[in-house]
Amino acid sequence: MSQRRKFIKKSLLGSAVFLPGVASAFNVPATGKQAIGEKPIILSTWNHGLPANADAWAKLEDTGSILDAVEAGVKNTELDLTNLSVGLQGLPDREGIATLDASIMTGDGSCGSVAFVRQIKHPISLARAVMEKTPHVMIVGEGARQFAIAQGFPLEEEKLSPNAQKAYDKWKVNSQYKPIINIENHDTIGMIGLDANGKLAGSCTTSGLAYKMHGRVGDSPIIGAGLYVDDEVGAATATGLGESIIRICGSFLIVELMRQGRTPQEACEEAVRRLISKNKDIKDIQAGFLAINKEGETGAYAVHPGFNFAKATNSGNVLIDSGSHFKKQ
Ligand code: SD4
Repeated sequence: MSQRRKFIKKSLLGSAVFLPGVASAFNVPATGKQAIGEKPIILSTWNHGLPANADAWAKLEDTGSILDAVEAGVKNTELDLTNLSVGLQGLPDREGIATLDASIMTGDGSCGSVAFVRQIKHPISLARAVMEKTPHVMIVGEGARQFAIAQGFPLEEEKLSPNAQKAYDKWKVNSQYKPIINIENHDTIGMIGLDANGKLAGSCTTSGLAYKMHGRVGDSPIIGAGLYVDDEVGAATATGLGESIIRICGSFLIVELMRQGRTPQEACEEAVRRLISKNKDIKDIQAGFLAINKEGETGAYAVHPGFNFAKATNSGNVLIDSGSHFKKQ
């Protein structure tokens, strides 16, 4: 286990004291094994998923709502100043502007999303407002900002975080667009959860690809690409190069494969194979998927090694390394 992982496990042990019900969780080894039917269960991408899961779990205990839980969980990451791929502190686009994408969905087909939105600290909550307070699914750009103002969301000053500014200044020297794969703790958070009664919900939020073209939108706010949830079957979410995920409707594909009888693991592996078959230059593309079925079985798979995810159940909140199509050299 790396020093950093040890640290994360340790620091979460500390926070567990304040989270009754999750406390016992942190001593469980990260085997990835799980009893079938273990509910509730919350999965989220990357190691920032550990504190996000802890917040989601606390919210689930508090309100009993899996929708509240997946919103609260990723709000943790949206505020994490060390994360350069989620929230307003994330790396900006080519013009030096942070623009955010987010989506949220429940298993009855309700969903909302925002894309290319500026100055909003919690795009996931704005996505939820689109879902609950408009007849629409998706609102983007200036329209999303106007809707946010109307809903009473505060507008943040448009200023890069010190870390993002530093990185952007460095990038500007050559201004080369080159996606970098497999940098842990620097990626989108996608979270999917199943409550004890079999209700599912999911959320996904990101600042998107660093130094993207102004106006570029990734998979995260696209229902069916970055996130899909269906109470009759299960839920899936994605991380990685959005274009590669949109091309195969990744999350919807996984849910449909589960509907046809695949396990979550088989469905994630098939989606990765499909993604590889539909994208050129695959050596430069990382993408990872997470899935849960309504029985509480889980799956995870990525194109390249390096993807990991956090899994919270009554018996633990642990970080697990995902398998991948290409293996470590
Ligand atoms: C996107 N899927 O916008 C996101 C990128 C990601 O931080 O996962 N990165 O394509």
